[in-house]
Amino acid sequence: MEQVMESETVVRAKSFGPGRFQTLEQFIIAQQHRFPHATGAFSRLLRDLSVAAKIVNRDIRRAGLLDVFGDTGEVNIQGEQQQKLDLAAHNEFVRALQRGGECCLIGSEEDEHGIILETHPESEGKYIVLFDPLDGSSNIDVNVSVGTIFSIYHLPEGIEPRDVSVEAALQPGVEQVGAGYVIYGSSTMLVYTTGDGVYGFTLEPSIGEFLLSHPRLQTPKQGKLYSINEGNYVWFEEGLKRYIKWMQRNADEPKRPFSTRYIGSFVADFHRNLLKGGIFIYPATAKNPSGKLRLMYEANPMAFIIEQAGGRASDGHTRILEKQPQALHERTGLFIGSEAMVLRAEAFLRDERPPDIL
Ligand code: AHM
Ligand code: MG
Repeated sequence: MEQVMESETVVRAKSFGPGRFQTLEQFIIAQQHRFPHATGAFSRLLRDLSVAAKIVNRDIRRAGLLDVFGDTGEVNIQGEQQQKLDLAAHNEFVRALQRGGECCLIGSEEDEHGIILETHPESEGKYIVLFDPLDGSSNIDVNVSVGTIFSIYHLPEGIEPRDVSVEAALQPGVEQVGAGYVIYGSSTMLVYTTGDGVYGFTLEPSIGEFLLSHPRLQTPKQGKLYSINEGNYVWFEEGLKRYIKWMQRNADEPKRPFSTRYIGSFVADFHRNLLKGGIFIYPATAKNPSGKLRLMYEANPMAFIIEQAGGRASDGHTRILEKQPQALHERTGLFIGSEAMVLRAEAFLRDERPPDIL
């Protein structure tokens, strides 16, 4: 028994002993020094998001014990209506951004119109944050990983926070100043980019801190995994059908067949492919001509991250980050992951198949 306790102490000392791991907060402050004119507002915004993520993480970890599944219609002990967990997560992120005062406009999958926040006299409120508070929430009831995805923009020049309207959020993804996701998985991680590489932090639950565990993440140029809901095959365009058959061939260069991995929870599928190499596809189809995933708070932030990690993202034809959004909840087809795999998928869609294909 004593021995177990001793080894546990050693492991704990190693995992967050002095100087070994940087906390998210320390890392953000260190990064801020690279920008001489930084006011700290962006750092405070990231801190606000990470605090909300910790609260959502706590609720998800207890989801099986709390009566938070589905639309309960119940009233809780505080007299509040019990909410589905995705709505509770939405409220948590809105509250954190409202308290922090650096954000003047929120777009969320859980809110149809966009939310204009009052900014504090002592803060500038010059950021716009778009998020999917709990992506893949239909998986919570079966204990599968879910995630939060967020995208950050500056308020466009010439607009004051008090005059902001939802149109200010309709900027192409190339204008993002930050993007990230939180995966509530076997461990909880926050992964983000500000355009200078991708950094992953793992939540150390016993001290409640995100610790830098994955500095400067890069994704393999060529992976071996493909992730797609093949149940929709009959509605896929011909080029995509041929690409799937090409991936399933027994062949070399690159070595195939590839393996299918599809959780049906975008953040989890994306995170696995980012680390191991692969392609995630949710295409526009004959049945859903605009695709399923949302451009502003699903495709754009993940596209920013994957490009920073050396990968590629398009709708099959156009780079995701260059698409001009027309509406907050607009959908898009999405091909995202290892560069060589996305390039090849795009070539198949253009019908440029190599002569040896099927
Ligand atoms: P949601 O935002 O309503 O949770 O839907 C998005 C989810 C993604 O996490 C996942 O990649 C996709 O829907 C799965 O869709 P499907 O069940 O059609 O394969
Ligand atoms: Mg979603």
